Amino acid sequence: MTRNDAVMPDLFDAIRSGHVEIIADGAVILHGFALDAATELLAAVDRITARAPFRRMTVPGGHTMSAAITNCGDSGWVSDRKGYRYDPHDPDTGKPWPVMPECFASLATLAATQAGYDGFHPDACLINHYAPGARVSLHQDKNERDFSAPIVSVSLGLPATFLFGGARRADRPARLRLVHGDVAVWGGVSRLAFHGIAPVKDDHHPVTGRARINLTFRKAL
Ligand code: MD3
Ligand code: FE
Repeated sequence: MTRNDAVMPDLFDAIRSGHVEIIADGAVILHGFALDAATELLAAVDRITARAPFRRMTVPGGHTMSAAITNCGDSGWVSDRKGYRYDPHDPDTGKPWPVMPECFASLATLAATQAGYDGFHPDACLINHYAPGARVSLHQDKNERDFSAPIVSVSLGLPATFLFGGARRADRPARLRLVHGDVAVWGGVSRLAFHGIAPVKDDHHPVTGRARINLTFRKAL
């Protein structure tokens, strides 16, 4: 049989769908968990970005992030020269962030329950947009007030290599493939692990085109 390199990766992704992968203490990948909801989730992203467009924010060092972001929910993660924080308003418009869609909240709560975290009710969703080449360097998510709640992340569109490090920046990160429809839940001792995204490879995804979209659900307040 001739290998068709354009088709085989999709076949492998289909086989992985529905598989629960424990990657570390408190960290679980639910492969394909958001596949059925993907169209509805992306339609909701379009409604959010009509009011609060994706934008590339400045970080305290003065550089501009390569990923573009927006938010929905009671508060949104923002960055500028002064630092990182959660803000109930979009700094570009002064308006509150769009309300978190019910399909977002219910998927996040269900995924958290599946991973062993009952009663997860996120009040913030950071939406990341990666064009080919965009990346996020190793960092910790520590602007939230309560680290006892997990973070739920949903990958849509182009695949990415997720870098999953340890409690210290110097810990060599594991490389994990995240594809369209994968949901990851990060809690317990993994909640403060260093993590990042390697530069997204240029390709075309049938649903999102040349983009990876990631939703991260947080309890920020
Ligand atoms: C592990 N986003 O928005 S999501 C971020 O794919 C962020 O857009 C990446 O890192 C992305 O802050 C990774 C997966 C993720 C999110 C938060 C975590 C993994 C995490 C918090 C602690 C440990
Ligand atoms: Fe992060």
